[in-house]
Amino acid sequence: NRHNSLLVWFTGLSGSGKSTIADALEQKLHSRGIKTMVLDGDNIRSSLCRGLNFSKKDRSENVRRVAETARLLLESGAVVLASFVSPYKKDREYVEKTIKPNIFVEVFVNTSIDICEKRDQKGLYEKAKSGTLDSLTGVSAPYEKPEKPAVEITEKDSIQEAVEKIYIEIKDKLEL
Ligand code: GGZ
Repeated sequence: NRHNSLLVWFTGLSGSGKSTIADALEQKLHSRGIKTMVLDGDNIRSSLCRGLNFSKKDRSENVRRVAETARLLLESGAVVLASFVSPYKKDREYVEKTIKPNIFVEVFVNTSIDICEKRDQKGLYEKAKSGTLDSLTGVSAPYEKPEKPAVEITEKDSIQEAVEKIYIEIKDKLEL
């Protein structure tokens, strides 16, 4: 495996497709012999960030711990694919400044709230509507859109198109 050091940071609503795209990108990178590490809410919130809730403060702490973890993984020569709602601009900026310059690639998965609500893979939007879940991003908690993401994925993009858009952006930064 070649030594690479790149953090691809996916931000977007719950159900926007962040993790699906990250997994597909990981496969493409693997097929080119690149070492990767995927970090997302599923594997982090039950371990490293167990006990954190979805308040503004705890989301910041969540993202901060992920940034520190990513920094260690980057040192080991991995391409880190991190998928977090990360709704606050300040927190995403913290990530960028925590790691070395020029290895942070922000990917905004810009899927509308309507589509995320229709998908509702985890039933969270339904719960928010019925009042049994509060602070759901896009419904009862804010999402601050990135102003100048390196890559923007729209709902018109297929998963393969999304992977291609990101790959074009990162390939010059990889040792292939
Ligand atoms: C947003 C929530 C919430 C609330 C539970 N708001 O689609 P998912 O299920 O797998 O992704 C969401 C995940 C968000 O965790 P993150 O660590 O990415 O969030 S943040 O960056 O804001 O710290 C969703 C689920 O956890 N989830 N409650 N209220 N997402």
